[in-house]
Amino acid sequence: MTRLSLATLDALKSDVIKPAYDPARVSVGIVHFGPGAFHRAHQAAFVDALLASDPRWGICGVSLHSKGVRDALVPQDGLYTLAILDEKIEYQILGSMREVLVGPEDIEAVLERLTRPEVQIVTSTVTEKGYCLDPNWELDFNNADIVHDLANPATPKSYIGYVAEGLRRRYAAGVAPFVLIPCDNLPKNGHRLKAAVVAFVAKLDAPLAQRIETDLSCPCTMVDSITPATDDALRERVAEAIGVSDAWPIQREAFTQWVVEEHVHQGGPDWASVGVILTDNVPAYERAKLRLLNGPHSTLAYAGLHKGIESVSEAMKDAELAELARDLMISDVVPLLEAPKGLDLVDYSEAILKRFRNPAIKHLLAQIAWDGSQKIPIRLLSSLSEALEKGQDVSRFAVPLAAWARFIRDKAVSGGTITDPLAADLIALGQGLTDDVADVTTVLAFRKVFPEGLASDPRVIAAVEAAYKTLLSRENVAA
Ligand code: CS2
Repeated sequence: MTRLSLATLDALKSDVIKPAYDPARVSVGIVHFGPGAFHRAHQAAFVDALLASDPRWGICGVSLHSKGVRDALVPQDGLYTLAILDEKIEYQILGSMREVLVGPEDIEAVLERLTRPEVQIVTSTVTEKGYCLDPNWELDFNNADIVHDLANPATPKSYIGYVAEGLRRRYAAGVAPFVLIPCDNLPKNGHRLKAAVVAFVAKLDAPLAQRIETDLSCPCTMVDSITPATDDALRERVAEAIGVSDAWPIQREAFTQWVVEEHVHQGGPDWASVGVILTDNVPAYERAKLRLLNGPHSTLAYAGLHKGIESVSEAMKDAELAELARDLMISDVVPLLEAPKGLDLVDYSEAILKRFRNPAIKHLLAQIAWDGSQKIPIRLLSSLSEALEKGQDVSRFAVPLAAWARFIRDKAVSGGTITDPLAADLIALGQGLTDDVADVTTVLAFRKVFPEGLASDPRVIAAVEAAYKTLLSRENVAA
């Protein structure tokens, strides 16, 4: 079958949405680290809309680990299909990814892009772990890549190392710093990223760190769009719908939101013109999204997997899980939050529940279960500790924690793998569990996830024990 490329754009079926600009005339103005599915479904689509009026903002994607995206997209001239699967189904060809580099293969090429004056924006979706932060959200100087990059700053491995060396070269060449825009689900992502970069540079060149502290614009953001991983079923569906083959199409729901802290960027893109929300109140959006969408997502993931359920929409068909998600959101989390201006948090929660029910996509719970050690503190423990402070009931927060413990134990016992930067620790933890309520003490003592104060609170212990007992009793019935 013919493959998607600039040369085959004319062969596409007539209802396919094509770029409203000539991709070949777009220049690279953004370097993006982590060009995975989420970026290609989300930011790259906002940029695609921008390119129709301003062709300066093409994206150079940089993969820090795998070659897969480069190998799939370069033969397609960077083009790929975005399948929007919702009440309405649409197939759109995006052309904003103009280049893909693989960091470890050509470090110098990445640094060269980072130093170009016309590259004015650097963005990232490198997941929580890609920021190399410690549990206090500060740069982790024990992280192996950070240790490597401080010893070898001209040949970095980490995202932080690349940004630092890129900025150093820009200053040396008299080029103004880029604007740095992190796009991961990390609270206060801009502040934390900037602090990490400054801390890294301070070890090498204190005056330069000072200049970066003063000059670097690193706005906080909130990103949102449900983007299940690509599978062969999607590849087949897209080929059928567009009329040519695409090695790596992306799927997402129709909803997409990008909230960016207002920042100064003389001559920068007109983000607002393509629907980006620029505000001085990103934290309110970010807290609402992390706790009302991602927290319940992880809850459905661990509690749903325990029930043998595969996807979010199936979990929402299970009356008990659907009620748990709704009550957790509306009764437990909403009272802890400040609403962003003009947003009603109950309506926002209902809209999220509707998104979870979207029957047009199959969002695997196993995918959401990845990286639990990184996600649970941000999505659930933050709300849990505030609920404790306010004297609220915490029994529902305990359900995903107990289910996560069973998830770890099941993986450890079955010899399965856990996708998590702390996988080895977690497997060891799971092997020490004895299928008894005493396991709760063992799990809550895991300090890389549960802070002492929270884990020793009798209300937390009692709630997690109760949830754990329920799960154990169900397993016994099932057996
Ligand atoms: C999900 C998110 O995989 C996960 O952990 O909770 O990727 C979620 O789908 C997005 O944040 C939605 O914007």
